[in-house]
Amino acid sequence: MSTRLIMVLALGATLPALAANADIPAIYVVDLSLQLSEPACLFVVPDGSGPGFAGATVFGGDTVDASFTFRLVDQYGDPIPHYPYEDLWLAGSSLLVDCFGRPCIVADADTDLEGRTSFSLPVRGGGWSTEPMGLFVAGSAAQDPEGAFLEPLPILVHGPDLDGDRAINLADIVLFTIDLAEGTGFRSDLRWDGVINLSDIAIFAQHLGASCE
Ligand SMILES: [Ca+2]
Repeated sequence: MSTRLIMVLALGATLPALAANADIPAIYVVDLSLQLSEPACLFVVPDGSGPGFAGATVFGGDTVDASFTFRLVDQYGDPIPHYPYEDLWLAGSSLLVDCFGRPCIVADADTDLEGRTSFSLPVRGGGWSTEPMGLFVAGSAAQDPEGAFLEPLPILVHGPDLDGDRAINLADIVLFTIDLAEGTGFRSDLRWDGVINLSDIAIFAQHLGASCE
């Protein structure tokens, strides 16, 4: 057999395999466990001293567990394990920022062998988001296996780092004082009950000086 013929045969055998590998597998979100009957607000602090998703609050100040899990599957319904947590985001308003400068909250960990991961841990970050947050997979809005985009999740965010520069300092005191004089405003309503008063001052003061460092 000539060398040329062997090369042609070898190419014929490998090309289909290469074409199959070039297909980008679809990623779908299933089994999303979040069940909130009203919006929940997540409290974030740059030093990570916030309560995490399990300590979110509903309007009025009562605690609600906003932690949740979900699974990633491919187009065959098979789990996608070891998917990197950095590529699984919750994003709402661009005023939200984490300690790495990302305008989002990333998942707790890479997906496990069943393709499952969670959002539950305290967030190290600042800023705020008055909008329900979308779940994103590698920068694209999450889809279910029918290809429909998931509804935004009714989770809002705020915390004492009002300007989102990842430190709670004089600049935040200035903003808080303005909001306190107004008496209302979501970002400084840290005990989320519609008014900015003593209870919010206490929470703000407790975190003064905290930063991402
Ligand atoms: Ca700040």
